Amino acid sequence: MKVAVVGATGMVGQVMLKVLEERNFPVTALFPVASEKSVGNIVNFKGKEFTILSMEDAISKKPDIALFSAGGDISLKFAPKFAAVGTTVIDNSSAFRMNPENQLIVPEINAGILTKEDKVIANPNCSTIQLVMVLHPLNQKYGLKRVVVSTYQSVTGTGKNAVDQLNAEISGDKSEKVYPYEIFKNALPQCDVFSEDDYTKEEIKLMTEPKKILGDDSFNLTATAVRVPVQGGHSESVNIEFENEYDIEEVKTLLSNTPGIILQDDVKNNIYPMPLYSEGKDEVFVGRIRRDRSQINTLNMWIVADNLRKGAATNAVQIAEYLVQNNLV
Ligand code: 11C
Repeated sequence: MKVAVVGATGMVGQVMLKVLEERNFPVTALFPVASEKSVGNIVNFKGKEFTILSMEDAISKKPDIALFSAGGDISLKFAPKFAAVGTTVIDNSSAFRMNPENQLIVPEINAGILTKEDKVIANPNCSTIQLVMVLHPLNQKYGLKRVVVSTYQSVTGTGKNAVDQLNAEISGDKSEKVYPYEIFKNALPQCDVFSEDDYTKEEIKLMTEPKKILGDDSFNLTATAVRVPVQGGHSESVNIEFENEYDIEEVKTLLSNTPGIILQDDVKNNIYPMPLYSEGKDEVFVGRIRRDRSQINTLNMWIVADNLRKGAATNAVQIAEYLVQNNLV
């Protein structure tokens, strides 16, 4: 496969290259793409050096697959240009996610809907992916009625500048200003910008994307997204009301048998998921599963994943793997 990685010097782009290498994706030619100021620089892949290309040069190479993580504006402008030369784009931005013509894919859940005609495939938001990985088997078994999610999101979700702000503040320098306030020793109840109804864009993604991925808009979902001074991954406190009765041990067995999920739930031994230990892992970790005492058919849980891996790069590469395995590119 001839593969372009658009945004190859960004936080997600770098992890995309790493994941392609680790999973031994069948790359026969690699075209890293980044902003004009990086064109001509070198990135390493499988022990070899590759020169960063401009967008036009990469399009002229007609790659089979392009993994995009360079922001929504770049995706809107260039994904159709790659598609026009026959490339299948897997786009990590929010640009196409809720567009009815574009599929929004978590391979473990809905890759089966993909066809050769899908030339721009959307990769969901990071906090959405780890949530739906857990909601999907539970929805199939018990039926979702209402989901209330509160997130505790890593600064890596904002990008390198935010990681720099946190590290600068830890060493006493408060001059970096990616966020409206200091992030060290703080929790910001704001991820991304506010919309007209006072929800943030991140909260709106969490409330809309899961329904499209699960192909089910019969349940209700509400979200509060919070940025915390953490780097390893996103955490989510999730309250789920089911249509039907459930058994707590059966829920744990169901999740521990679901590919891509690791159950970490042994509170007597202080075993539960944490972002510090999810960093660099591809799985979604779930624990603290307990009955909600306030309401029937309802439970609480805690879900953690590395937002740069399963939340972004790994999910995108898994989509590419599915396309290759099923002769869709
Ligand atoms: C965050 N979830 O943590 C965001 C980052 O739509 O892909 C990814 C934004 C997106 O701030």
